[in-house]
Amino acid sequence: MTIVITAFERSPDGGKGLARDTRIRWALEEVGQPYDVRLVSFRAMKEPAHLALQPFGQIPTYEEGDLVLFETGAIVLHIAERHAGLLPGDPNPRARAITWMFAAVNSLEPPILELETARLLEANKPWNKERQPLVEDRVRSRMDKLSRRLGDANWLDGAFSAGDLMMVSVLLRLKSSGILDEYPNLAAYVARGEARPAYQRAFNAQLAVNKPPTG
Ligand code: GTB
Repeated sequence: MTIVITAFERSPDGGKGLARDTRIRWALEEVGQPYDVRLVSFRAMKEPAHLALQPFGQIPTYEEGDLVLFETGAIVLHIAERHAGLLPGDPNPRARAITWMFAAVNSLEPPILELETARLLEANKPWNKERQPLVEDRVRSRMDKLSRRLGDANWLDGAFSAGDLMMVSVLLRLKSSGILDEYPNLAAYVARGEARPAYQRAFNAQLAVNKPPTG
């Protein structure tokens, strides 16, 4: 059954891996599942046909026959549960890998998104000078603890898993703030994720969509 995901017709970052379809593409590449991509415009994302797939009018979505999913955490978990390669077979390591997926979207992503909002959308507000350092410190508070937990390990819990895929995807969004580089072990962790051939294939596929036509 063909898997179809949705992605931005024109990603604001020019397809440099920051939009959330990257993590779905990456998961599918890790498990060797082919997929098609339906590109959607910002206008189409708010229309009934897309809202029926994604109630909040966002990308990505995931279709596989009759099954329609939204929320990247749920989609990556679905892929990881149905195909070998992203979750350990033993119940306890498997549960821990899923725990790291939730930690990525629940404990790290919210303060990182708040920081993006402060830096990109609220930079001109009169109160931003006071607020942004507070937001940065909330990110650092989580990064301090994650860095301590990872230590000098390659991945969060043994072999690479969907937990790492989600965590690296979330941390990538901190790169432009400079905060990721304050944590050399986390910067190296993200670089290890980006170096995976499956990530490279996902990144290049997303970039290709956004490349301006030549000639
Ligand atoms: N919780 C949902 C999930 O994980 O699936 C969040 C989905 C989401 O935020 N989707 C964004 C979206 O559709 C795209 S990824 N936004 C349009 C809208 O809400 O109207 C967020 C994103 C977009 C672009 C960049 N960029 O270009 O740098 C980075 C991140």
